[in-house]
Amino acid sequence: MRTTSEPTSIVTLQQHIIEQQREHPTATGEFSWLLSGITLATEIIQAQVRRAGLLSAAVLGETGTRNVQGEMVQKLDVIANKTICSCLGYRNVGIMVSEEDDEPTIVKEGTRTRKYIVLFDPLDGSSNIDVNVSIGTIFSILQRRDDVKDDDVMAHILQPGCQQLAAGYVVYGSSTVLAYTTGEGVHMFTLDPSIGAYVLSRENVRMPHTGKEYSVNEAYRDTFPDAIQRYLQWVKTAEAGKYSMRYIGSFVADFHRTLLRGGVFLYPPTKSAPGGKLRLMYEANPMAFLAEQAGGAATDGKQRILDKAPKALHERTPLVIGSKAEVDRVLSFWQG
Ligand code: P6P
Repeated sequence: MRTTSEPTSIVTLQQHIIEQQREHPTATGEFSWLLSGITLATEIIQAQVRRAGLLSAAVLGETGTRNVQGEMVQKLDVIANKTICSCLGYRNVGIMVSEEDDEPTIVKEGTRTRKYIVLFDPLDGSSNIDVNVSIGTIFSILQRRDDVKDDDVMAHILQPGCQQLAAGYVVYGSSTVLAYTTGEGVHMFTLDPSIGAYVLSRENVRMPHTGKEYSVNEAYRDTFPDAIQRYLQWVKTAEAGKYSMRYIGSFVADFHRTLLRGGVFLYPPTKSAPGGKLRLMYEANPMAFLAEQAGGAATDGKQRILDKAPKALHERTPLVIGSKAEVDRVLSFWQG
C-alpha cells in the first residue's frame, strides 16, 4: 500500500485493483473481475450522460413510468440500469439489487447462486439530468452468506453495511471521478477520455475531521425533528463560526464534496419521509463505508449506519454523514 496521497506515476484503476488483490493471497481474482465489470459499466454510462445534452429526446426526459420508489424514471436511468446489469451478468454475480427494480435479479450457475451480491443506484440524482447538474452511480458489494439456505435470497441480501466487501461511487461532474474502498482506505480515479481508463488521482483519501459546510434541504426545516431544527439554528450563530450551506440535490455530488472538503450532509426524517428519503442498502451503506474508511462517520441519529439490520430491500433511513466532529456535533443536539 502506497503511503503518499498524490500518486507519483500513472496507475490505472485496473492496476490498482490487481495490486490490492495481490495483498490478499487468498484472493482468486473473481472479485477484481467483478469490480472491473462495474467500472466498465460506469464508462459506458458516462458516455451516455455526456451525450445527453446532444441526444435530448433519445436519453433525456422521462419514460412516463415510475420506479419502485414512485419516482418518475428518466430515460438515462433505464439505460444505466440495463448497462450495469449486462456488464455484471458475466462477472460471477449471483444477485443484483437495483433502485430501479422492485425485485432482485438472481443469476444461477447450475443450481447454486453465485457468490457475489451487487446492490446499486444506477443513476442517483437523475432528476437533475435535464438541467446538467452532476449525477452519479453508487454501488455496494456483499457476498452470499454461508449460514443460510442458498435459495433464501433475502437473507443473503439483507446484511448490515458492516458486511460489505466493497463500496464506491462515480460522480459524472466536470470530470468523471470514481471512488472505491475494499476496506483498505478510499482511493479516487479520474476518467481520462484520451485513453479510456480511470487513472489514480488520490490514494488513501482522508476526510477532514471538521468542516464548515453543512448540506441539507432547508425547505423542509419546519418538519425536521426539533433537535435538527436546533442544530440548524446553532450553525447560524456567531458561536458556531462561519458555516456555509451547500446543497446540490444530488447525493453523490454532495457526498463527494463533503468527503474532500469536510462538513456534514443531512437528510433527516421529514413529515413526508418519516423514515428519511435515502435508501439504506445502496445509498447510505456504501457511502457510510467510504466515509468511515476516510475517517468520517455516518449515523441515522440513533445508531451507526453500518450497524443497521436491514428489514427490506428498498428501506429508507435518516442520514447524517461527514466529518467525524461535525457528525458528533449534530448528534450532540439529537442526543442532548
Ligand atoms: P430532495 C435525488 O433524487 C436524491 O435521491 C438524492 O440524490 C438527493 O440527495 C435527494 O434525493 C434530494 O432530495 O428532497 O432534497 O429533493
